[in-house]
Amino acid sequence: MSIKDTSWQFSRAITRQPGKSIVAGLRAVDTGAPDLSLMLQHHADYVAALRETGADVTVLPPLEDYPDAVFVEDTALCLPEGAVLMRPGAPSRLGEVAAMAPSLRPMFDDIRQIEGPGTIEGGDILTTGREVLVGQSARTNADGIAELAEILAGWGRPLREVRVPEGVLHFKTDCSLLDGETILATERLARSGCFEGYKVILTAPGEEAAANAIRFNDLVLMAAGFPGTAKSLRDAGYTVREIGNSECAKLDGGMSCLSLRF
Ligand code: CIR
Repeated sequence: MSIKDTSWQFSRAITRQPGKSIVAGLRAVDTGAPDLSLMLQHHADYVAALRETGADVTVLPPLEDYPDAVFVEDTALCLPEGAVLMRPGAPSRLGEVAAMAPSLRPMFDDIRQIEGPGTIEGGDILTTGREVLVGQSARTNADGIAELAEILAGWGRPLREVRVPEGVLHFKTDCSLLDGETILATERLARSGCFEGYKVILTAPGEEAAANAIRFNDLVLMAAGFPGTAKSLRDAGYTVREIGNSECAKLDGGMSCLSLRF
């Protein structure tokens, strides 16, 4: 029997439905308001795909006070050793962490918290089979990374700090884990050399927005509408499930942002 690779094999996930306030979600460029009913439909497809792999998926109710609360990934880092509550760099998102904590408490014996003053968001963290990569970005700074590194050192987990390209929201906006040692990445990120020693599959030209995917048990969930990248992944042997992401994309969100996986 093979040993479970906890970087992509999960038994649980936590998600949160978007609410009416989603129209006020943060975005780098305004391309129009997201349509809540379409987003709810995409969200349901996403949850169904996670459940199809046998995982137990919690769907939390909307948090109207926090327009970006659907993007639960940014609130915590979940590992087999324990969970670390994040400290978002976006001031409007700070309160999402306390709202998530009660859902994590019954599921983890060891829960730590980034106390600050540094900031760090889950979207900047990629856990691979051998290390935890953390991107310094407009949301995640050196102090936040240092605080996380100390916690992870206690769990025997090496952390490596990398740089997120200028203008890219999070590290994982531009990459995802496909298995313990294979990464899907945009060329602009891979070019920085941060994936040396890993096998890298590049997004197809013009399909940079396909990079934020997730490997969840036997499936790779990716945003619909990127046929070149979907083909590369299928050719490499992955079972790809395309999920509508048009509404989340208006708020710079993708597949990883929508769940905590553990
Ligand atoms: C934000 O700007 O914080 C949200 N509109 C999008 C967050 C996406 N989260 C993620 O990639 N982990």
